[in-house]
Amino acid sequence: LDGDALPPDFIYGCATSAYQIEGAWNVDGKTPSIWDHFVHTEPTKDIITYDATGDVADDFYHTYPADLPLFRGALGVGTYDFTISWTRIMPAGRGQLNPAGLAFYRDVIRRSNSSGMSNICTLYHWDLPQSLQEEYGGWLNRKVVDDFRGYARAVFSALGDECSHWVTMNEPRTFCTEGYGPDPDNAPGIRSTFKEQYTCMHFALLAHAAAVDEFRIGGYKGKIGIKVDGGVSLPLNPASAADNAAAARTMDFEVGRDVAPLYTGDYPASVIASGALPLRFTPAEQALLKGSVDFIGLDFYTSQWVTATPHCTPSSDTYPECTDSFQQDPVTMIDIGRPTASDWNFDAPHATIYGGIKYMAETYNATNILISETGMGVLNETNMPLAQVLEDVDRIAWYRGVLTAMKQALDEGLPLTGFIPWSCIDNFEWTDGYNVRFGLINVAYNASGQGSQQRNPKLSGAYLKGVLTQGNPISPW
Ligand code: GCO
Repeated sequence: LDGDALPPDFIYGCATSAYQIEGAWNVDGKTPSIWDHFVHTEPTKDIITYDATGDVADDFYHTYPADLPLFRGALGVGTYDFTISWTRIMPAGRGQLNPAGLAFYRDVIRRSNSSGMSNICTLYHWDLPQSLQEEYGGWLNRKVVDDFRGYARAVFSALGDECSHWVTMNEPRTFCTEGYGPDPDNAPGIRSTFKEQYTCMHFALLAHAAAVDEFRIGGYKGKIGIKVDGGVSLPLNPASAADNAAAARTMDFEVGRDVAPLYTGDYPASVIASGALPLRFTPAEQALLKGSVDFIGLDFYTSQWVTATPHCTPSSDTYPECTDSFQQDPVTMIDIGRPTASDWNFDAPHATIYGGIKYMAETYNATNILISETGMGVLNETNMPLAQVLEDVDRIAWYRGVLTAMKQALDEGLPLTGFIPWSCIDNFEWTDGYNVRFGLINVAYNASGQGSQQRNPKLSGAYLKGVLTQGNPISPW
């Protein structure tokens, strides 16, 4: 993937999300989102490492005029991928727009452009207005589809032509399975059965389709799509038909659940057959969903081996893991990866990235695939001396694998159109607070988010810049 191996319009960007970086959670007319509520309220606040919150985060709401040129300069990115906070722009959840919120995002776009970056703009990265949660239960109520449509319409009419790509939402699978279910650890943190996870996903998919409908009715420039996540499942024994079937079924449940409706208008056959779905799409909804993406963003970080032989009961939460118990035939999932000093599994980048691209192209005939997030979270960076933090050779090794996998995909003619590492900068990593770092740029704060906020580019950022913009070889060693 040296400079001239890239297709001329290959996108190289970096990503952040509103709640994870902006701070300024209650200023200039912004009202609370479900994440503001989650981190401030007992008992859910106790889930977050060291009681961290996104109240200040990277203070990006105030520091963006300096941060944007830094992203461009240190990382060489041609695109800045950011997300819009619903309650900053529309404090009541519907209706009136907040001029201060709008002015902020307009200026982020203007300054991205003047720094040499286009924008990928996301409507929703997990921060539903708390008022809608309280009024009707948020993602569990069909009313959210209309409110999301209204929010999308308002944002598009204000900013619609200013982003090269629009993303309706980030990872419906994760915000639904972590926000609901027997053991929720993300906002809104409603303890429930698995059924609520499916209900949330169902309305999230319909909300996505409604937003795309608005975008297309409005005839805006640019492309629209969605970002999905999931692990890539491979058969533990490739020669075993049963393991292959188990891996395919696991992909259906982990990834196909959100992706199949976008391409076929309906859920995967194995998910339908499981009887787990509380809701199905009407023919009109199917028509709206089918073809509702110009591109598909893959937020892929992990992979696992799957074997049909159940080594554990579906309720077991110990290694090796069983899949969610709503799968009819439990399978055993084994992480692919080497435990590192980071305490995160250092997953196999080839299985994850090449495997993810190939899966989307082969299973859904996807034509325009973005690696819209991947990265390496490091736990120990919080306690290391700065010089050691900045010489992040473990993260470089991860990205070297990612780039090699993308190069193979491109060489084979798979429809990969861009790469957006997560993240431009250290930020609030949800339940891990500030204790796990994904940034290509370090922020000088401790594990609870206290510190000088100084920005320090890591070596991994210079490495990516070199390979993707300066023709350096993928192999740095
Ligand atoms: C997600 C989100 C990001 C995370 C990143 C690292 O996948 O959870 O899109 O907000 O920070 O993925 O975990």
